[in-house]
Amino acid sequence: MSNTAAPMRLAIAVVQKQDAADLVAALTERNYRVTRISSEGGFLREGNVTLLVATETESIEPMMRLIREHCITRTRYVSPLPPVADSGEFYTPTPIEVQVGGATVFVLKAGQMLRL
Ligand code: 2BA
Repeated sequence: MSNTAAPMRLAIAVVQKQDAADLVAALTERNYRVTRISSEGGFLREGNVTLLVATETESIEPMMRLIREHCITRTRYVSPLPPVADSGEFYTPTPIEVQVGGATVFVLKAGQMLRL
């Protein structure tokens, strides 16, 4: 068993699939321990990737730099759902522009990290 006494944080990073492999490689290369989970965004309903990284508080900022380096903002266009048809008129949806990413990162205090 090993556990850490240093203050720990748990970062939960939602990134785009296209950026995930390079980011995971860069994190692993710098000795971050990473868990990659396949996920899906509620709005676009497209696959994305959620990374769990538990690390010392002081390592969070360097991790953020790597995330900024590897995660690109992309523009997507989505067609809104048609309104409930009551007029009988023909509806032509106008795609709306959405900026996705670079990454959405949540940083939580991790009480303990145990490897049992
Ligand atoms: P999605 O939910 O598929 O959202 C994709 C993009 O669509 C978002 O990019 C944002 O630009 C836009 N969007 C999301 N919800 C919207 C809404 N209600 N109205 C208008 N536009 C909306 P990002 O903000 O970069 O988010 C990328 C992905 O990160 C999200 O995918 C979701 O999986 C996750 N995420 C973002 N914010 C989150 C949050 N507060 N809690 C949990 N997951 C979050």
